[in-house]
Amino acid sequence: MSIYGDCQQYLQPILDQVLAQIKQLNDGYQQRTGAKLYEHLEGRVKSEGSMVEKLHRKGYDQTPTAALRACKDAIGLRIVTNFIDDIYTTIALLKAQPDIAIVKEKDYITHAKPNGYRSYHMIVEKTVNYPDVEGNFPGKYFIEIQLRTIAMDTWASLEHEMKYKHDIKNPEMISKELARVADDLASCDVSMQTIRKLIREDQ
Ligand code: 0O2
Repeated sequence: MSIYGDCQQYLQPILDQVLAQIKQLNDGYQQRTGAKLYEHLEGRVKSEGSMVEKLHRKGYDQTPTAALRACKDAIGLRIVTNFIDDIYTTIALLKAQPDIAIVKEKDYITHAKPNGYRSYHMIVEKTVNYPDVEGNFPGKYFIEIQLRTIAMDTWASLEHEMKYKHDIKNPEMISKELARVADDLASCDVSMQTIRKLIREDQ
């Protein structure tokens, strides 16, 4: 029996639906403005093993209800943009979707984590034409959406790699360097944003 119970069969189709919905938002935006909303978009259904481990770590029951209601990232997607402004434009478009309700937002861009991590996190609840774990139809499923620039994404991948390597020789020095580079990248993101604004103002 899956940790997601009978709902397991719906998770990938729901992820596919939301990915298609965001691609459509991008197409509409591109038609209106000539610019793209994001550089790339990716998504995953959290593996059963990762969910079992997370439930254990958080002290939740090993049940489909805990996996789909207490944990809110069984379905997750990441939107990677070229510029910081594009993140907030995308958020505004997502908020205007009638089948998507915002549950929680964390702005680690305005308030970076002490290690240098930057990203905008949203937990949304999407209404779908499938039953949910509580037996409602239409059902409601949580989705975690992470939005970040290419620079923030590259940094997060490297930092993630470091976290899972336990034989690093000088972890303090590397953490310090990572924090310093995160600030440099943030400063470049702001400069890129400013340059784009200047170019567009001239047009
Ligand atoms: P995975 O495998 O990436 O999904 P939660 O643990 O989700 O219940 P929390 O801790 O409040 O609650 O979530 P938060 O802060 O929104 O972070 C959730 C996800 O953001 C993490 O997922 C990471 O993917 C990413 N993240 C957060 N902080 C960092 C960081 O310092 N560095 C990097 N590289 N990524 C980060 P999980 O749960 O770790 O796992």
